[in-house]
Amino acid sequence: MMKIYESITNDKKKKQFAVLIDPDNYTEDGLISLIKTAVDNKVDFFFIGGSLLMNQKNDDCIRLIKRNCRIPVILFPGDSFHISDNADAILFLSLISGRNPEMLIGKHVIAAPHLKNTSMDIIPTGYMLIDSGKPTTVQYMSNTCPIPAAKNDIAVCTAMAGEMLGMKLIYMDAGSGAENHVPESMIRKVKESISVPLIIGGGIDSPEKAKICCEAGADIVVVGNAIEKNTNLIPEISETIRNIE
Ligand code: 1GP
Repeated sequence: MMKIYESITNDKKKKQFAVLIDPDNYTEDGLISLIKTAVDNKVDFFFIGGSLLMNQKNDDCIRLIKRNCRIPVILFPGDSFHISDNADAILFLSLISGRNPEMLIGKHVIAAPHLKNTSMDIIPTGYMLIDSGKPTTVQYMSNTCPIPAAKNDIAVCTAMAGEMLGMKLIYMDAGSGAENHVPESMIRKVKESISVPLIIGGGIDSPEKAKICCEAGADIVVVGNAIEKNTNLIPEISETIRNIE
């Protein structure tokens, strides 16, 4: 299979759609139906993860996906314990918007010897939390302060520093179920300042919002929470994204 990072960077103009699965929030039947809808609508990636995984269902969830489709599975881990070797790739996230050393490098040191022995594509990713109006789980769990939504300059400088440090992706996240997605002007400014692909997630719950994020500069939009509530969003968002020039 083509390395996952190459499939992200291959066609720089193409916008991509990732469905985030929190394994705790799906039954087996629910997952099978989600996978079918995702295949029918050409979803580009499954991201698997969550800040808190309550039931250790990560591995079973990934196996089920791999048995039923060829959509690449990318780990989006909330902790070094959330690693499953059956995924195709891992976003090796460093929480560069925060100043918690564990999230910047500590967890990575713990995960490194294990990851060294896997065949997963390891994608260094600068992960930036953006304030979305109210506290989110990831903020609380990571014990970090998000970048204020009105401070585009901080976001730009953080993303530039991430790229200069060698990160291959920048992921700006308003947090799962955020009231407000990452502001359009911030996406635009950050996109103008970096050359690595930009992922935007958190609070995208309609095709219109996905479109705003893509047109502002997102290369990949991630939707989790809203799809858990309404899988019909998959065809709607997928079609909207495909039609963006
Ligand atoms: C959360 O970016 C992801 O970390 C997706 O957010 O669940 O709000 O879609 P939602």
